[in-house]
Amino acid sequence: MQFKTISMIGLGYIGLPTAAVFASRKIKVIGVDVNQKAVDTINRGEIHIVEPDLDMVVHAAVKEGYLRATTKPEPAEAFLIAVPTPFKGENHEPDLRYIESAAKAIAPVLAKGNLVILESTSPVGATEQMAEWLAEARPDLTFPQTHGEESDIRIAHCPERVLPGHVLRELVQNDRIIGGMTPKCSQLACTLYKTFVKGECVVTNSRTAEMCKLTENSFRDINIAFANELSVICEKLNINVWELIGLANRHPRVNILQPGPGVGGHCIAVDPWFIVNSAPLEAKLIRSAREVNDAKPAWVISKVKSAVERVLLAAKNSEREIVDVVFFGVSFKANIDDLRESPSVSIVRECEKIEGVRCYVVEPNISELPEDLSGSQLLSCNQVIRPDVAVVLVDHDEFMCDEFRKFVGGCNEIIDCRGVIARPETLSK
Ligand code: SAJ
Repeated sequence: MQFKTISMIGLGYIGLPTAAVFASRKIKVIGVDVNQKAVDTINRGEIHIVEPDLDMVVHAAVKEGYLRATTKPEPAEAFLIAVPTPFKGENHEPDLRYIESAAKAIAPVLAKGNLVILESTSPVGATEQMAEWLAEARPDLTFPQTHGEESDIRIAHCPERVLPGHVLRELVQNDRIIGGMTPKCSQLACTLYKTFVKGECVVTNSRTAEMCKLTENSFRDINIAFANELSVICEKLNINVWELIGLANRHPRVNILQPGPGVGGHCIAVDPWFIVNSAPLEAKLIRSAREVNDAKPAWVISKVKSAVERVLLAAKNSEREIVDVVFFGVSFKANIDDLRESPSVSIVRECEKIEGVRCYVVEPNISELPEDLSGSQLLSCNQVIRPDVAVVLVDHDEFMCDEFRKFVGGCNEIIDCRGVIARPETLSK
């Protein structure tokens, strides 16, 4: 079968690039999003998110008539759902409300022979739950959970695995996990993805595909937690953690990741909780890694507080009352402008509350600070004042140079969360 028209539900960081890549292969894509502003922007051939080169691909797709956005689903041969899956409450329970409303929105336009793919990172069982919602809404059609290979509708979970900042390349090059509810569902989903995926399309069932995506991000979270825990231990033992990791990584079977101010973004800090929530007694290590990473911002804040106290103590006789603290970088990782779920933002926000502190932020990737950092002033790289306390939160390229190291290295109080100053030059970034 050759797909001529498909529909992408959710035009965010994953849905829009995926829609644009399908459209670039001359498949008609109907993009659906509840956000009217995003829909209008896309229909003008523009984009509402930041991702390298995406603007060009979307512009071409819209201009050539292969991509069109709307707020209301229309009939198509395949529906791909890429909506958020946050968690709610203290037990980090997965919140499937966006998947539920996407399923309910496409149900009226579903037709026999259609393929429905859940791309959103989801807890184990979410694809089967989605299939239930579809079946409830369309009793006139048959679904894999009741009719197996004979079903009218094919359903699969094919999780996205792309790295923000490299989405267009990774969409095409990465292997794709195809978790059909039946082998025929997988087969059809493979046919669809093979229109652009150069990596291998590897077939499994929907539950394993769900767990696979959660496992990948939990693996990374645990490894970052190991690095973060080492950084706290090394501080106590007066050891340079960057040197330590560099040395340990010279072992052929050791590859420790880098410590930081905490784990941000919408994936790694969220997805492991789905495993913990499904198996609370068994997922001990996964939970512990989340707790270690979530505790890191508070550790950084306590270091800033101690540094401020030392500055004030040293200046006791000069009647000095204000301490200038400059934070270098607030995005959730290097070389992006994405501040959402950034541990650095929460660190700055808390430090703004320290008495006697004046906060500045140097973030070369943004032109204004978000509202929740209204107590800080944004400085460009060439406006920077010499701070009393320098806090390096992100290892942006702009900070990875001798000039920056020399400037910050001259400050009395340095809290170097990324090893920009403290990483020995002989060790790679
Ligand atoms: N981080 C560290 N130390 C490191 C690596 C990362 O502190 O050594 C921090 C970053 O600063 C950031 C957070 O972890 O705050 C997450 O960054 P990331 O680059 O590890 O991952 P994301 O969230 O941008 O993308 C991840 C990727 N997953 C894996 O690498 C296993 C990506 O492939 C997924 O598609 C994406 O999550 C997703 O959408 O789930």
